[in-house]
Amino acid sequence: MSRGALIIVDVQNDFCPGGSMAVSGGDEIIGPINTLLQSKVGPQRSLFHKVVATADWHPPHHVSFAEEHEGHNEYEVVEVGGLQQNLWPVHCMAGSEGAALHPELDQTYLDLILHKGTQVGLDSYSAFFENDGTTPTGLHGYLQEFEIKQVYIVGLALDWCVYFTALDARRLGYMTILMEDLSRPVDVPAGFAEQRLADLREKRVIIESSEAYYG
Ligand code: VGL
Ligand code: ZN
Repeated sequence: MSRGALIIVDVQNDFCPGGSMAVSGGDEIIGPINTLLQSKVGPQRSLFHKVVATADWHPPHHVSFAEEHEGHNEYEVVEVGGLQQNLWPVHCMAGSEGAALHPELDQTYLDLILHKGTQVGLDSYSAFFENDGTTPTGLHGYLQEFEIKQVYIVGLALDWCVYFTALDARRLGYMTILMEDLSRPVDVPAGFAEQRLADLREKRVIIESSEAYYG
C-alpha cells in the first residue's frame, strides 16, 4: 500500500497578517486546509495516513534575527560559519504568541507538531534538514517508520520553508506534491516565488491545485 502524509508548514501567527513576518494572504489558506483535512483524514485517512504540522521555533538571540547582527538590516544576507544566512525580523520566538499555530487551523487531526530552528546558531527552513543541509530534524525517520511514500506540502512561506521542505522531500526520494493554492510566498523581490516554483518543477516536484483532491 502506498501511503501519503500531509505536511502543514509554519501556519503560525507571525507568518499571518498581524504577525512580525506576515505573508500576504497567509491566513486565506487556513479554511481550505481545514476542509482538506476534514475530508481526507477524518476516520478513513484516505489520502493522508499521517498529518504533520511544523512550527518555526527560535530561541532568544537566534542567528536569523537581524538585530543580532550589528550593522546589518532585515532581509540582508550575511555569512555565518560558512553558511549564507538571511536576516529576518524577530519572529517565532519559542513559546510566544507569534510562534503559536494560527488559532483557526484545525488541530484535530495533527499527528505530530515538529519544532524546527531550535538551535540558536543554526537556522532551519526545511522540515527535514537544518540549513547546514545535513542535520536531520527527525521527520524523515518518523515518516519512514510509517512507510510514507508520498508527501503533500502546504503552508508558509512558499518561497522559503515550503520550498526547502519540498526540495528535501524529493532529495529523500518521496513523491512530492505541492498544493500551490494552499501556500503563499513572501516574494521579495517580486518574481522570486516564480523562480522558486520553476526550480521545484525542474526537480520534479508536482505542483497542483488542491482541487484535484477534494471530495
Ligand atoms: C520562514 C524565514 C524565516 C518560513 C521561517 O517559514 O518560510 N521564513 N523563518
Ligand atoms: Zn525562522
